[in-house]
Amino acid sequence: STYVLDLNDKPSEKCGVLNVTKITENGKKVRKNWTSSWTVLQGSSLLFAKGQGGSTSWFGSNQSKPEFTVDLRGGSVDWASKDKSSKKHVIELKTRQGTELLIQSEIDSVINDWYRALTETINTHAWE
Ligand code: I3S
Repeated sequence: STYVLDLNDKPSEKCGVLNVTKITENGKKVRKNWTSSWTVLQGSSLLFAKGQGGSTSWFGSNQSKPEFTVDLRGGSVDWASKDKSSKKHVIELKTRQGTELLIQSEIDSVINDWYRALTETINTHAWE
């Protein structure tokens, strides 16, 4: 029998609530400010909206537009070292533009899925 692996079968879009803080902006260290953020991975962009409260906030609705967008092309993702945060399950995301973010979830399956998705996205778009 034939099994065809469809490489386009990956989710091109993923969303969920994550805890996020910037730690560097344009190469300059900034003060941490952890916020719970509705996070959307869309193509090679990662979008954050300040959508807490468990309501149906969505970018298309009037209540929350993207607060912050990160271009993942040329960036890198790794697990954050202990000195970056005392929290568990923290991903460190660096962009080509010199922004560094920490992304965290208390739920390890959630953060593991994001780690995989972000890594795949960066690898997929590496040569753009
Ligand atoms: O890396 P830091 O500076 O120890 O990060 C902590 C602080 O940003 C702290 O805020 P204030 O210094 O403004 O009080 C935050 O409340 C903590 O959450 C930060 O550390 P963690 O380890 O949670 O990333």
